[in-house]
Amino acid sequence: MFINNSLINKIINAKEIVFFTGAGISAESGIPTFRGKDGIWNKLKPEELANFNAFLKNPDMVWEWYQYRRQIIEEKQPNAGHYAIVEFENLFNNVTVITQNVDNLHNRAGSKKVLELHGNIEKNFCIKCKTRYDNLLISENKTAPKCKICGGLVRPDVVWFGEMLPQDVFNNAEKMAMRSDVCFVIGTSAVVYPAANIPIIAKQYGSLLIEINITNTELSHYCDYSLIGNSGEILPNILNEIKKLKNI
Ligand code: BJW
Ligand code: ZN
Repeated sequence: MFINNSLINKIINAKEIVFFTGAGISAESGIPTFRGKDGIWNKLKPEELANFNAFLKNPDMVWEWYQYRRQIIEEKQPNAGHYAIVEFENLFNNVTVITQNVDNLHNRAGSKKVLELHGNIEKNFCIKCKTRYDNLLISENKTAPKCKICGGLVRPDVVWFGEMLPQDVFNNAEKMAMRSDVCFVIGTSAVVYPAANIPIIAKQYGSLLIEINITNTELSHYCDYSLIGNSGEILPNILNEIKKLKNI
């Protein structure tokens, strides 16, 4: 894809950069997105699985769904898009990754400042006493485990519909969005709130909004640039153009 020089110059001059990411950035790693033609929610209804009442009603079914997804994620690797962001962190001083993803791939790629708005599928906690169970083996826990201290159900540490996002993480994300000069919006349908407010806040505070997605989204009309294509290709391309201009 051709990326024009004026865009590259604007990025180069940025002091603070935010990468706001969604499931699409991990699609090229082989992890299914939620919506769209190959999305996991074409077959499964989110309200049946990704909410607390569903978990209370049928903990083993919800747990099994998460174990299945954990298995997929464990077998996959970060892709060129995740790694390009890590390289951005080496070229620019202030880079923050704000992700809706629970797959931990930004951390596994080596990103240093990752704000996980919707939690992390590798972690768990007891719903009663909040004891953490972050290292449960996938193979040994086919059904929802019980807390060793109080007997309460252990759940994945992810944010379900109707639940609050972790307040400190969201506040930090808002702050970084406000401070950013450039905000990339990558691989998200931008329909789930309050996360989808992050790029809107960034733009309201003067950030340049650059969307990278294989298709137009709810947010495209609001963005300064909308780059259509795979993030695993476009991000490395942008990085290469930056390196050329910086003579790296
Ligand atoms: C590529 C690509 C490639 C593909 N390269 N791109 C009405 C209006 C507004 C809000 C609401 C409403 N009714 C209810 C709400 C609130 C609700 C909400 O937003 N609902 C909307 C869906 C309508 N929000 C909540 O409930 C949130 N909490 C909340 O509001 O609390 C306040 C409150 C508390 C109590 C009472 C009342 C209010 C919580 C939301 C939690 C979301 N959790 C999930 C599940 C996490 C756990 C799990 O993984 O199981 O988070 S839902 C799911 O969606 C997941 C994702 O993080 C999130 C966003 O999805 P994302 O990342 O955008 O993925 P997709 O699949 O949608 O898009 C992928 C994109 O990639 C596509 O655009 C592709 O084109 C693109 N793509 N390949 C580039 N190679
Ligand atoms: Zn407990």
